[in-house]
Amino acid sequence: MEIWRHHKHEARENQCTSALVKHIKAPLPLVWSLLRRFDEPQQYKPFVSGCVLQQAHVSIGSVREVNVKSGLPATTSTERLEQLDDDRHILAVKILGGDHRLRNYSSVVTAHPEVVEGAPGTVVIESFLVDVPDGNTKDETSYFVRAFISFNLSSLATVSERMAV
Ligand code: A9S
Repeated sequence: MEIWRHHKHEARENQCTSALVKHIKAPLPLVWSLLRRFDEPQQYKPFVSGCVLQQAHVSIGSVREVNVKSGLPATTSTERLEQLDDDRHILAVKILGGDHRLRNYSSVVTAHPEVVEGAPGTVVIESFLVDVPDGNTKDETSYFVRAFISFNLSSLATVSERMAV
């Protein structure tokens, strides 16, 4: 299907990849306005406490320092913007470093319009590719990452649907 075009990752033997889909009852421009803010992931990501951009403005190649709330398996993550397409609604990010175990993590998020019960809605697809850490299995890694993406997408839906009312 066409909407999966940007979510086909080439996984090596020591990597895992997966994708999640979320249907949101809010119009695409609203959902995209939250997703596209590379400098403010805390607008919807529930575990992010703050974010500092290393440049004055967002552009391809911009790097952000994401600070994570306490109690999680990390305190900080350094991430680079790989792609931001406001026409096709594509956002791609790579993790460069941080005090966590996600090595060579890259993600792609796309947003697509749909109609839900006659009202404008949005389908969001988020996929990722990451190294499987030493001592873990592919299934464990996938389960771990999918859990956090699922929290993020649920929160994105909650925030968007509240703003859409
Ligand atoms: O926020 C994302 O886009 C996706 C993930 C999987 C982020 C994970 C995370 O921020 C934690 C939630 C802190 C978990 C990072 C970078 C590492 C973790 O271990």
